[in-house]
Amino acid sequence: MRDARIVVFAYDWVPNFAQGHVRDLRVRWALEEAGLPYETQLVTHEEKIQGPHLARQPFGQIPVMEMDGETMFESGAIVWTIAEASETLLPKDLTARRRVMSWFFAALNSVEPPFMTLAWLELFARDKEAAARLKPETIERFEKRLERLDAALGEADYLVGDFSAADLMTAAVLRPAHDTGLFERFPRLARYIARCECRPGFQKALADQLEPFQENAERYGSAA
Ligand SMILES: N[C@@H](CCC(=O)N[C@@H](CS)C(=O)NCC(=O)O)C(=O)O
Repeated sequence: MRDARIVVFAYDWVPNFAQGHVRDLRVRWALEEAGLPYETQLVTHEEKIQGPHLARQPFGQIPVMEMDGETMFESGAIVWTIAEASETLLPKDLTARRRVMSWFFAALNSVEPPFMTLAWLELFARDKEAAARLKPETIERFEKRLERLDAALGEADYLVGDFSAADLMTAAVLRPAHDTGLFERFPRLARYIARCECRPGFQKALADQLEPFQENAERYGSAA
């Protein structure tokens, strides 16, 4: 992977609520942490559901990563592949590595789904009354996950030893939930996310994701 030509596919623009949260950010962040240079190919919202992009990503989504012409989709699979090429993201010790893997998948399979349900109810659900009815129990379900995550992190800076792919994925999954105000009850988790966001690799990845949005806002009839 070290010598491969890497291309990350990302959107040319997204609405304000999604800016800084599109999942190519976690891929860019992992590449920054791993010290792997990459190019970006921007995909429009018309192109995402057309043949060439569907051949790369069967659900018409972002992110996709291409390595020497070979494409991968699913942010978890992509970030794990990058992590395998990086000692910053994956410890050498096998026990620690398995622990990182457990937390990495927990972020994707146990923490992200209840938050995505909440986000769906707030942003996209067509039946607004049904959404309002379901919201309290969805929040409760997500809060339970936050409680357990907070307890597991305790006073540690990171989930498994030093910063790893587990923290990258957990922070990436939690960041968009900031706006819900839920982290007021979990100040340690709020500090944990801020600690991860302070990393230069994250800052660079964020700036790079945001850059084209301003330029392309007009084309989508939006004021960036
Ligand atoms: N499980 C996928 C989810 C990808 C995903 O939901 N991508 C969003 C952007 S963050 C997207 O492209 N949504 C457009 C759509 O689903 O039509 C992953 O982690 O890669």
